[in-house]
Amino acid sequence: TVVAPNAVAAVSEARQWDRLMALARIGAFAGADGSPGVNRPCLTPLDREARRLLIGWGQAIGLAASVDPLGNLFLRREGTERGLAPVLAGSHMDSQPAGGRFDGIWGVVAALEAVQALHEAGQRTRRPIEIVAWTNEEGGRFAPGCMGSMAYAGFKPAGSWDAVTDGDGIRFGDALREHLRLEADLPRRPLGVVEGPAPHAYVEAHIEQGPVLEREGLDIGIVTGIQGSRWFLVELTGESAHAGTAPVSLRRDAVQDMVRAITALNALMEDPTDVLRFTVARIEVAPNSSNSVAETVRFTIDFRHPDKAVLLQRGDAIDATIRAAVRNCDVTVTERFHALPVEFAPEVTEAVARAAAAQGLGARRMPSGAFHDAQFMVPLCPTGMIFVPSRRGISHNPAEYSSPEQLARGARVLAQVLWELASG
Ligand code: HGY
Ligand code: MN
Ligand code: MN
Ligand code: MN
Repeated sequence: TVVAPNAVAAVSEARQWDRLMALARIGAFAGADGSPGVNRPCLTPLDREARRLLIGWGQAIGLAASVDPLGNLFLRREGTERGLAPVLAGSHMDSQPAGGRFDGIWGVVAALEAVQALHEAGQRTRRPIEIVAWTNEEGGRFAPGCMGSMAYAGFKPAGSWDAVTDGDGIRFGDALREHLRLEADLPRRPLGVVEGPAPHAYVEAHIEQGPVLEREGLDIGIVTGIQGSRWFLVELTGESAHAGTAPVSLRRDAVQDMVRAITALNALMEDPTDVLRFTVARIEVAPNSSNSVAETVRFTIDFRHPDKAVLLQRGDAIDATIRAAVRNCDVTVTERFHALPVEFAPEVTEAVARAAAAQGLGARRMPSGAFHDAQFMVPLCPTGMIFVPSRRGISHNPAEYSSPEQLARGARVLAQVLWELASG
């Protein structure tokens, strides 16, 4: 196999860890049990501060920074041959509101570590390599997630989410415009395949966010694909009333109807094999007062399954199931995210397998339960991912943890894969 002569050895465990810990201080907060979490929502000053740190590290080794109309950030290392499509490697820098120090951000830092190792080992590649940090992968501040990669891939038009508001009523379009104004010093670039050519390949390094690698004592996940995800927003509108005087028979109680709807959805989503994922985790009630019957409830649905038929069949039944269960409220059900299951390309998965084997690492093929920006790159070019273990499988939680050694092994595999794909 084509082994990256010295780049793998030039990957620095300490430098990668120090950079991750410097980034983890931006938006740092202590979780309930004291765990070191981060809350770094997209398109905020915290997000920009983290990006500036990354840009500084990249520019220090001669990478050229640029930003596209969705705020996706790129750091480019030229290849030896002009005009060749680049290999892209990266992930996201935004976090969940109660996020960990590694979800997304490690994939961006690992891509920088791999490119810096190639640079320090004097390894030139035919093709350019571009490190990418996608805008709003998490969908925490503005739903849905993956806006940056969806727009880049032409999956949805760039303006699709301008009117989406965050918890403070700020519109995504306004937050993006303000963000681009504050990053006006960075060169602009066209929007992905909408305004330019497709990349040659895409690789994303990411923590597993599940228990498999740790349980099996393995170092690397050769990710084979990503399950499908569908997000819905359900709004129930009834009528507020006095909790002491209004007879139940006359009430239009949005909370009671929410309970009926979720009970019916739990039945629809029954899965004795525990493969299906159904989550209601964001609920807004108004007027949200203990002695006023609830007038409106908005709740989110996150539904996932690896089988396309199940994802479509059960997902398409959500609306009717809710309407049949609700008694007194008006109902609106809006689908906000629709990502079908994807399979990764052997050009990438086999390169990951070869690199892990060449480096004597324990590895296994496995699907991703979490969605990633890689999901939207699959139609554009050969795409794949590299997982490293997550302690106790915990993520989207301040207790999220992967060790410096585990992360360095992932970066060495990434360096090898980038070397191979960018030399091809
Ligand atoms: O929700 C997800 O799967 C991703 O981690 N944001
Ligand atoms: Mn992530
Ligand atoms: Mn995440
Ligand atoms: Mn991701």
